[in-house]
Amino acid sequence: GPILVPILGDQLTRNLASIRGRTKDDTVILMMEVWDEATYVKHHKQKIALIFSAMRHFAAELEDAGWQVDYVKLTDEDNAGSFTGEVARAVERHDPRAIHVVEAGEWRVQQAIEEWPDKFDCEVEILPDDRYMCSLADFNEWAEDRKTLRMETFYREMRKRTGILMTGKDGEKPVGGEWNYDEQNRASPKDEMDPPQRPLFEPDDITQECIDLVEDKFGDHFGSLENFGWPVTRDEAEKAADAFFAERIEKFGKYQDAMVHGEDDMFHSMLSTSINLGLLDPRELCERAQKSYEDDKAPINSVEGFIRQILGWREYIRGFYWRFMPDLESNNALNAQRGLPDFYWTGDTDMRCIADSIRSTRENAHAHHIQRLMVLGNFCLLAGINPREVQDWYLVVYADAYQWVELPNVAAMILYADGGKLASKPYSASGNYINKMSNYCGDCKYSVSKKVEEDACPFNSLYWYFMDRHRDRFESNGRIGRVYSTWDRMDKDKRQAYLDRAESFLDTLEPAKKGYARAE
Ligand code: FAD
Ligand code: DLZ
Ligand code: SF4
Repeated sequence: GPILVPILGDQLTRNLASIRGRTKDDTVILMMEVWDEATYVKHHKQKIALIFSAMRHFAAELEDAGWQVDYVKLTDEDNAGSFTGEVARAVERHDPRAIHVVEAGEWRVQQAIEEWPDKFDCEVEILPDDRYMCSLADFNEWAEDRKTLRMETFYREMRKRTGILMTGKDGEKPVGGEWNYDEQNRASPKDEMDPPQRPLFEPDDITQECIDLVEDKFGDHFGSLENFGWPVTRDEAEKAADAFFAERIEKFGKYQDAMVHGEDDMFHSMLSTSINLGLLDPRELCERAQKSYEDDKAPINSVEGFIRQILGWREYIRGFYWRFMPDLESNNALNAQRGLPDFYWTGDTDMRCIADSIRSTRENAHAHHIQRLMVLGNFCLLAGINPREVQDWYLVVYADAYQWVELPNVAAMILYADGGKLASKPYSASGNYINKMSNYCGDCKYSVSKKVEEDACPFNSLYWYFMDRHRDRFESNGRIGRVYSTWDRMDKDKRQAYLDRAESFLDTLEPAKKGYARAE
């Protein structure tokens, strides 16, 4: 029989290791919409519609190019509901001499794939996913002899290895003279900055069918489908990238950390869904960014900042995930036990920064990085929300969320649940930080300048409550330990007032009802 090539929902490129070099008359490509994947958490409606639509478009593109595609729809009568079940049925149908599959992005799925050689009578070849710029072998080699893993060190290594944004005789010097322009990525928002609207892609018939399917089968999942405008094909994703490089990259760097009420995209690329699905190639994006610097279309802080996110953070996060799974899922170094507040699902809170970030999350299946990190994440860290519930939330609500990228960001970056393997200090901050980086606080019911009163910004007391609670761990931390001298200089009553205010605020939180993130 032929070679059977299963392609998973986030492997949508013809440049996939399992298709490259194959001949069309000797290959059956298998794509599967399966119940298990759609419901292992109750994904945002837009996320499911996006993945199904992108899968269907990709299958059509392959068929047009002459490939034989066996596409299983969710509603097909005998749908087995799981990848393994569907591959088993496909083996019956096609009697392949071998299965060639690219390793899964997620641990859970990879575990299942690794059982295929025992389950099926034909040869099974599991190929490395070479869409990444750093292979897992290379990452592990880099990580092996290090006591601490830091993104910055990894990133410089990647710059040298790829030559991206490097100059000099042997390509050994960073373009512009510095490795990292992070300090020029922190401008406060200005009224006149006026970010341009990103292109939205009108749903075509295929997308509309997926939207209807999701309403029908997953109507009780979080999120709205109204604003669906994600790119669902490589062509559309290229157009989205064109618009970013034409209109937004120039200011991307400067306003990378800025937040404005009602401005959901700012100058971000909004390309994560397309990159993660396989519609865009991360290396090409880095090269395009570099070109906009060479062509004088964007300053170095923008170009370096963008490349750092993709060549640095994204690759580092992925290596980190595979290195620390499966433990990462259950790590809880700070012993955080509180339930996720109900307002993460409803948006019903007077904290204006949080309400706006959750509104965007519900409407767009997206919030930008600093909302995820310093508003929604910071709150979970300070309030001591248990990592499992935070992990589930982030995995559900963002259209770009796959566990390989969600989990390290959540467990390690925002919650410090890994005990500091990823970050040298927790990203804890009081209301002051949010005020500096946004226009949220002016119209908030809480006052960011008040500390302990009823109407004081909750972040202010939660910050000290958190720092005080974890003093043993953080006091000797060179990057954050200094705050304890500020704390100790306050008089005892003031300190107690902070702690009391934090506790009385936490008492008002209503834990989320069951059944939002996972079926009961
Ligand atoms: P831009 O700001 O334009 O950045 C460009 C690209 O860099 C992104 O498209 C993305 O591919 C990459 N990138 C940037 N930051 C990171 C990062 N920290 N980790 C990995 N890649 C990064 N990103 C996801 O793709 N999926 C997730 O599930 C996800 N969960 C997150 C959870 C938390 C708590 C935090 C703090 C961050 C998370 N991120 C996640 C990273 C980041 O917030 C998103 O990639 C980004 O907001 C996507 O929007 P953009 O494409 O406009 O990004
Ligand atoms: C997220 C997701 C969803 C909702 N549904 C499917 C699906 O029906 N079929 C599929 O192939 N992939 C789906 N995905 C994406 C997969 O979960 C993703 O490919 C794996 O997590 C990668 O390990
Ligand atoms: Fe958020 Fe506090 Fe500012 Fe309100 S005052 S928007 S709660 S940081």
